[in-house]
Amino acid sequence: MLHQKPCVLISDWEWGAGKQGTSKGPDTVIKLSESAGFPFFNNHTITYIRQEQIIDLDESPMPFLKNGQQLYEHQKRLCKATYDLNNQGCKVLILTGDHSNAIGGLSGLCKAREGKNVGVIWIDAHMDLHSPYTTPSGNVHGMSMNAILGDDNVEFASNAIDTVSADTWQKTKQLKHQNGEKNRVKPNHIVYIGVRDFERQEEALVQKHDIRCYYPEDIAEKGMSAILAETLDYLEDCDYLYVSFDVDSMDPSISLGTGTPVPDGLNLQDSETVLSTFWKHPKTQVLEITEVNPTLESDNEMAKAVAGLIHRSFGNS
Ligand SMILES: [Mn+2]
Repeated sequence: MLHQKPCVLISDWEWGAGKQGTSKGPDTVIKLSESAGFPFFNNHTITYIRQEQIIDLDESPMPFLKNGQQLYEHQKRLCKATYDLNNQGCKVLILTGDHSNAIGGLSGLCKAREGKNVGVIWIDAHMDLHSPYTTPSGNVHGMSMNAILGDDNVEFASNAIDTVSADTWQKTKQLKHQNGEKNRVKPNHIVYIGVRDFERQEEALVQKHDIRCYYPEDIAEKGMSAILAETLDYLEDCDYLYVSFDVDSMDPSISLGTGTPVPDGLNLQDSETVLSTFWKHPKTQVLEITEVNPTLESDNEMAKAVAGLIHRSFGNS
């Protein structure tokens, strides 16, 4: 049993991704979980932050920060909801549309734990370390870790950013800040697990900040349990943890129901070890599962796999 009461937060924002459809991920996981007879979602309060089309998506096009204004507004709402739930003492499971939702979730945790060291464990095929200055696509789900790290990587800038985009990006990054802080999450409080598809601009940031990464060859060599123990040891001086699990960290043989599948990913057993280990760790205050896209496959294999993982990893909590 956990010492903290778990609760569930749904944020179906999907306009940070190039492919639409992840907004259907959380509801599909919950529906399939219930039809399989898994009790988790019946046992816990669920809060919904639904995406709203506040302004026309194309009203202010930002080619290097697509849907940036609405992203900011949505992530501000997710930040507040995460803050409220964690501040009330809940350990929060967040199911999200695309991975740009990590900005709001992490920001809410940082605000709920003002003055404390928050560590970030990012289980993903990708580093998500582009900024508007380096992004080839403009999709913010490839920039969420950059927003958390807070280094625009201007040394590798290839895009000319207009002032509206620059201001919106600054505001978005500052959602996690308190009282003029500059570097809310320290680079040595970040760990990647399973990354295997990244670009040189992202790799340069990892090298510059000496960010801890576990690649597929490390997982094959050491085994997942050892890597998780090392990770927790490395993050020992973090007071609290934000754990973000992108389902594309998993191997495409499990499912192709995610926007950017990459070979050589985690198997189901390792994924369960990751989720159960971090969920029950007392420092983990928020655990996010993201990027399930039911529209990319006809048989919902990814949503079924995630429902099963949640049941086996968190079922007794
Ligand atoms: Mn991701």
